[in-house]
Amino acid sequence: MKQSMMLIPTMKETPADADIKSHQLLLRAGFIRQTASGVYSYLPLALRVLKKIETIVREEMNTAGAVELLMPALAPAELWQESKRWYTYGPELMRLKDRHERDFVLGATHEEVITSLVRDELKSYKRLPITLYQIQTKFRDEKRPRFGLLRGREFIMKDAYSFHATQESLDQIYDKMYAAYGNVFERCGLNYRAVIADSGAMGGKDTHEFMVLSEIGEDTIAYSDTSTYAANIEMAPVVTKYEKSNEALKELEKVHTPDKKSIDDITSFLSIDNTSTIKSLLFKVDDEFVLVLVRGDHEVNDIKVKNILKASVVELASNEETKQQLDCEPGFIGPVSTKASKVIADNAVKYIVNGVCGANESDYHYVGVNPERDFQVESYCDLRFIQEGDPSPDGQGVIRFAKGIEVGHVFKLGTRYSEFMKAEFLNDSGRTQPIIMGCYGIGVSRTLTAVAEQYNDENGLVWPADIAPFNIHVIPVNTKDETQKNTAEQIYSNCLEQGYEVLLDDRQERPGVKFAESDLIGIPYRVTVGKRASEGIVELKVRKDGSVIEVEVEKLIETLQSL
Ligand code: 9G3
Repeated sequence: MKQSMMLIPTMKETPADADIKSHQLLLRAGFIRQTASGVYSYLPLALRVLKKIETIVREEMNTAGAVELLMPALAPAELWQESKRWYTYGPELMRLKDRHERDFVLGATHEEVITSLVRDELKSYKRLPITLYQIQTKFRDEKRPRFGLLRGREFIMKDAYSFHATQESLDQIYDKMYAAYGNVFERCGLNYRAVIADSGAMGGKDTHEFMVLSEIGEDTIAYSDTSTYAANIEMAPVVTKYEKSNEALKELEKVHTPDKKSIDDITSFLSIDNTSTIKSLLFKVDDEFVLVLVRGDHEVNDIKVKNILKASVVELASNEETKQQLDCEPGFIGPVSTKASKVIADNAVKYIVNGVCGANESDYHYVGVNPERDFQVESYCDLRFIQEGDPSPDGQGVIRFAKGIEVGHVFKLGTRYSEFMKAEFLNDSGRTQPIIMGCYGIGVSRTLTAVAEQYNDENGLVWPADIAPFNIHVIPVNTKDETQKNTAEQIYSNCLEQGYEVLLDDRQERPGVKFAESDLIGIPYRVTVGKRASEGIVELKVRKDGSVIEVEVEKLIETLQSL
């Protein structure tokens, strides 16, 4: 490809609204341009990388026995009404009306469409298992699109769905897809971890997320410092064994604590440790209010609250709701003689002796608080986020945290969708039962960004060879010099003949600009054709380690093959 024909609008300055490296570099190197918030155009270089990632995904999906199809992005609301998700999803689900005023969604994911396809076409166990996948644009109206392609409102996903007559069959395909995902991310050069995840609204039990380790990742991974255990912090169970101190129980006493609202205020005011304080938070769980208690040094894990209460929406109550429900301002609420109709507490709270909590009266707290004696809870359960240093749930080592970018997610769905949508099959004893499903997603455009985030240096992007937009960048230093120009053209056509993907910088640009842009774009190998072309010598530069070697033109192809 000749660069004079390409669209690679590079930029010198770093764009203001891009605050992570990959976003900055993909903009500066002319890979993407924002069309609207969270909506991007993939310019020619980015599209070439995307296509290579998609090819890797297709190869691994096909090897795992999945079959490609393509579903519409436009789905009739009726299907989402059957699965009830028309009613449970909020503004994130993009909806529109057609010219006949009929409701549609722009597909955020395709469980409904694929399940409606399969229920009409596959009715016998003889036709199962089958795994279908697509690579397609998805729409999710994110509240805060950010980090470029990392959290966009229109993005490219590979989504696969498997259909089974038995749980064993699902387990087998799940393991195959799990292995295929490992191959995909290996081949993209990504340092990833498969972590145990929370199935959330999807139902089902087993689910794993594939996380690329990165400080700018939005997810936190809790991993063991000695074993392979790794889980999304949202679901990592707490297995800490608490001890109950044997100090004598004190009397419950109300103390004046003027304006001491936070745990820190109260611990310094009463000069106590936060492990003997009770943090009380009122949550709105679907349409009821629940008072959740955790020890002062812990944080409430709202995903665990949601799962334990089998709720679909869990939100912290607003200050007004708290005042209205508990007749007290936040900061002084507590479990002792609370007005809350439902109180649940994290296991650690049970072991507090002579603790401190809000007195449900402004500027007052209770001291000498003892669970069971001074307040009851409906249940003690695992409600807190795991913390660094906690024992690993697998009993080996302690927990450390890392940030991750979720690039893949695999689920054992079970029959959640097939029951809602009556996708049934005749089993081998002639009875109908709901089809057992799995679903498997890879964020293809997000994977591109994760690679850019992991592979860059002070001069720009450094693409891994297998997904680079081109393999070789040929740059004649002086296009007015016939020898250099002809030598470059010669090398260009030789490399093309050998099946390499070559970008020839045939522009009338100053050498410094050409080299700087070449480093920015990050093509793995650069052939510079300069003065020594007259002696048949060119320079070969390896982008990733900056190494430069002088090569005779005749020996260039074999040198490239050896690299
Ligand atoms: C929606 C909206 C956002 C969503 C979903 C639905 C996430 C939704 C989870 C999944 C599950 C799997 C198939 C591929 C693998 C992941 N965000 N999820 O279902 F309507 Cl607005 O997408 N789907």
